[in-house]
Amino acid sequence: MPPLVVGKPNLLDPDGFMKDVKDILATRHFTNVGPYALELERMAADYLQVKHVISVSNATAGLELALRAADFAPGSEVIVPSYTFVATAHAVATVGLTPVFCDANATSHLIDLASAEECVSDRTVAIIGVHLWGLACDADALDTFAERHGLRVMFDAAHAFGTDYTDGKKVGTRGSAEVFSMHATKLFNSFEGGLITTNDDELAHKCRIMRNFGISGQDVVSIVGTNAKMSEIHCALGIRHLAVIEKTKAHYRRLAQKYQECMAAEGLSAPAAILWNEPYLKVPGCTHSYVLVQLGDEFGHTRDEVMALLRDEQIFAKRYFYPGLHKLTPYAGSCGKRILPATDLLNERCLTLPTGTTVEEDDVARIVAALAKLSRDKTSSPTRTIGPGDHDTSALNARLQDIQLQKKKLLEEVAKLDHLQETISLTFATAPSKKWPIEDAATQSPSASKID
Ligand code: T4K
Repeated sequence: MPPLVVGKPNLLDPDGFMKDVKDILATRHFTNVGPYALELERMAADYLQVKHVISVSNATAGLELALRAADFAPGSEVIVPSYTFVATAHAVATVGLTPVFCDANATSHLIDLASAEECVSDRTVAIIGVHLWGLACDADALDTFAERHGLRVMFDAAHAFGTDYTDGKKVGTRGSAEVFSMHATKLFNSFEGGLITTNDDELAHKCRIMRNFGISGQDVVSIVGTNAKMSEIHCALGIRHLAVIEKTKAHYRRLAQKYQECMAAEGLSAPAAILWNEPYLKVPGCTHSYVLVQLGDEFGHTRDEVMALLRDEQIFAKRYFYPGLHKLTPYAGSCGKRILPATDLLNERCLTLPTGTTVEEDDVARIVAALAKLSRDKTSSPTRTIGPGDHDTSALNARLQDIQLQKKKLLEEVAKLDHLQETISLTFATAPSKKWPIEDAATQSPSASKID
């Protein structure tokens, strides 16, 4: 059975991409916002219908640039949902601001503005909405909240290229800026990469300069910057993938639909197993870039047991974003007495399941059948726990490499022994006596002569 993995990269039109690689090698224009970067930015601006698109090395760097371009006073606070990937908070902290964590909505998994309300202080300057799993935040509600408190709104759109807001406009068009990830594991990938999108001319100008060391002209550095450029090869893959984005989106949507159908057919439903995607199959703008199931006590196994048992079936699910940003070492204790019950629940109960263009509808049927079997065989399956690294294939890859290394060392030892054996045999063959060299040694030793 081939392994089914969360995050196996989409690779579409590899032949077209190889032509681009040859072209890039021939022209030797490798980076520094060359023709492929400019074309990617043009195509993305056209697709998203936004004024500015700035390609960057990854979304984390993109978030950092967008925050820095806003010129917040050092130490200012930015409200961030705790239920997100750690990069959202790290970007805030890296640029000298303080992330303040709020809770998520237990159904949509998106930012809970009632909880955000409790996070506002006189140091708060911005709020970041995260469009998780390909579902857009309610940007109007965030705007209203921000206007009430005099804050800026930004969006972490890492999961949401191709997602629409409820009014049909594309994610990428709201807030001061939105930032997409084009990491290998994303619906829209370019190996690594990111896009900052904005309709704000000044913010765009600053981000462009800052991604290139702050250089604003020949021998002119007008601002402190960094190196956050996307190479031409990365952009070339992005262009190829953008050209087929609607087809890719259709595949993800089909798989989410298939998960829903298979779960219904297997009798897997709330409260035992809640498919996050189900209500959003009716939301045309949701891309379902991830598929998640939330497991209740009625399922019969804990989420971590299920994750470990699925591995035996070559199904590698993930527990994003366990244990929760507010519990990670750099941010532990930052919530004080505030509790984030929905975030804690989701981090304990949710399992991200394989999807993407390397997954087919039959694979989904296999995954759901495995889940249903586990739920039926509640008592017969052994209790399993998972350790660090058990939730992905990286640990297995590392183990395989280790085994290969050990095999290599053993083979080297065997080769040395072969050589030694050959040498001894030769010595024996050419020796005057027919005795084995070891016998010679024995007879020549002082103790041996005594016995004689
Ligand atoms: N905001 C949000 C909400 C985000 O989710 C992220 C990133 C960001 C911001 C920051 O975006 P970037 O700065 O990365 O552009 C992944 C990604 O590394 C990360 O980009 C992503 N979110 C996060 C949710 O997931 P892991 O820990 O799942 O990666 P890893 O290495 O365990 O890969 C998952 C599985 O995919 C592996 O088991 C094997 C497979 N895989 C992975 C890669 C990279 C492959 O088969 N080939 C590959 O090349 O983090």
